[in-house]
Amino acid sequence: MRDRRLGRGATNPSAAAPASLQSTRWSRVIASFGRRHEVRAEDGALIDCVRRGRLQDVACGDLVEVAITSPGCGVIEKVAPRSTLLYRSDAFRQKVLAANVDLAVIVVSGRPHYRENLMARCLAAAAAAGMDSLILCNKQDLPETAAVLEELAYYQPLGIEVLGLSALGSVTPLLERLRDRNAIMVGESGMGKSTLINSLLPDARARTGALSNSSDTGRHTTTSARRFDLPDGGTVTDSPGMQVFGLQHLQVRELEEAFPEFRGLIGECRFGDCQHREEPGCAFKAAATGHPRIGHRLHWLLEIVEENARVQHWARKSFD
Ligand SMILES: Nc1nc2c(ncn2[C@@H]2O[C@H](COP(=O)(O)OP(=O)(O)OP(=O)(O)O)[C@@H](O)[C@H]2O)c(=O)[nH]1
Ligand SMILES: [Mg+2]
Ligand SMILES: [Zn+2]
Repeated sequence: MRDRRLGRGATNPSAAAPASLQSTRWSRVIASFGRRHEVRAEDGALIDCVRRGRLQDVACGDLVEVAITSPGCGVIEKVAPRSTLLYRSDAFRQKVLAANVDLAVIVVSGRPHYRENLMARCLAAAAAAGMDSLILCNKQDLPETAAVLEELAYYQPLGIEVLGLSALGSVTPLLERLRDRNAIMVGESGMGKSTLINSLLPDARARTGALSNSSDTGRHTTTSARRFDLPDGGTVTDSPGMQVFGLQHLQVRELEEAFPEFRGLIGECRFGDCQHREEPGCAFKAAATGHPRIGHRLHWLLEIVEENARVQHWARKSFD
């Protein structure tokens, strides 16, 4: 389970289709709804699929082999090894977001106001999965955006590009960054992920939602991941808005590595087992002194470490 690149449910060569059924060549999962998957065959035909019970996870973006059971319907028999797998996990389960994606576009906005803590978790998950990240500050037409862009300037020197634009205006700068990439839009509900996809691809018709006036929060319009082809090469995957982002699948060291400002400080603390809290000679704490944003980021990192330890302790106890 810790092998993020292959993930669970990767190819089992012995899981061949019964000889009586016709099988497709490797085909792409373009949408996932729980245990149902929409698969596009090589000839472009869409196949409505379930999966063999023993296959644990099939994600949007997976390459799969399908046994056709009736016209337009089939059973996923095998999943090809994945180049990447982006997922989140809590105490009870892991939720696969997408497979074979190499760029996480983390979409934020000033209205509703994004939560930087959640964004930090998305960034960490993407880094740990071996993906690049781009922070997309959407809704630049709204006055709240200037302050958001100012906050986000912190991330640029860490090697994470920050791009401001409006899904209602020109999305050419985003299109340029997505060319020949396999990108996924992630972020909270109401940030404008689906609206961006519709602007990138006028035929996409991804479902978008008006914000409810009363709460000014997003409404979870997108309920499943869906992958779209870009006209000049590459793909972009829409995903449902998230409210929580657990990182149970990551060890402390992996988390420290997934926060770029702390990566170079690993091993620099006076004590080898430093928890970066009250210990003297802590390099992480020293970096945060006088830098409130580094301080916040350290706080969020330690919050995840604590959350994971709490759950692991609880899980251990429940097995006693
Ligand atoms: N002013 C403004 N509104 C935008 C922009 N982009 C999206 N919106 C609006 O924001 C609302 C939410 O947009 P969606 O695209 O549905 O958001 P989402 O991120 O896909 O939300 P979920 O599917 O729930 O995760 C809609 O009312 C959009 O019209 C923008 O650039 N400017
Ligand atoms: Mg959406
Ligand atoms: Zn330390």
